[in-house]
Amino acid sequence: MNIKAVIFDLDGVIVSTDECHYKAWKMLADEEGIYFDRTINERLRGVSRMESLEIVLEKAQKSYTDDEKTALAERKNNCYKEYIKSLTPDDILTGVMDNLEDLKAKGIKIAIGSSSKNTPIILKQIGLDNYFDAVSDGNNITKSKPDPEVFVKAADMLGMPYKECLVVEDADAGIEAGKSAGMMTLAVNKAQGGDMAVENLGKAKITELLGL
Ligand code: B16
Ligand code: MG
Repeated sequence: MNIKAVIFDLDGVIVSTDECHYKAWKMLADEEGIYFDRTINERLRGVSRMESLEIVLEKAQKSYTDDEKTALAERKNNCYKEYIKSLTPDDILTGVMDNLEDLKAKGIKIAIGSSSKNTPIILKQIGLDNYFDAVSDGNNITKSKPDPEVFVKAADMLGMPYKECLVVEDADAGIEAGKSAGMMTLAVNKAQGGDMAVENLGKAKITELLGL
């Protein structure tokens, strides 16, 4: 193990915006009369907005045109943006700041690798804009997780070889993306398939897991 950079997923790892996503999709599905529950919601973790919409629409009784789909995604996003307006630094998940500070103190680079186009807004709300060495997000990628693009771009921004990067993820799609990029992976919450796994970052010191 020779890890010199850690790339963090945002939703579900740094902050619980995953719950805001759930509530916004639920609002849209209820308004459209589409069945939606938390089990279906699990499939949306780390997946882009439009791909998430396609999963939500699997249970729809009618088909939607591309223009209608764009409008549905916008409605969901407007609702989601209302929820994230109330985020503050207090919403940063347990153990995250301790880990970030510890990594920085030990000279490990830190980056964000998120599928979300709302990443800049979220980082500002929680007071972590200008905190990371690199931010790769839904605004600079063409393929969403499980494609490795978002993590590859984060590593490129840092100038780090992929095999010297650790990805921290709460989504199966994100773990798959990190592995496809040739990076080490740490699964948090219920994500499957990571090289290492912890329940949450409050229960682990990443530098210790890495033997640093
Ligand atoms: P947006 P992550 C992902 O963020 C979310 O997990 C996923 O549920 C969401 O659909 C995706 O961002 C796109 O988000 O609609 O804000 O662009 O987990 O990769 O940080
Ligand atoms: Mg996530």
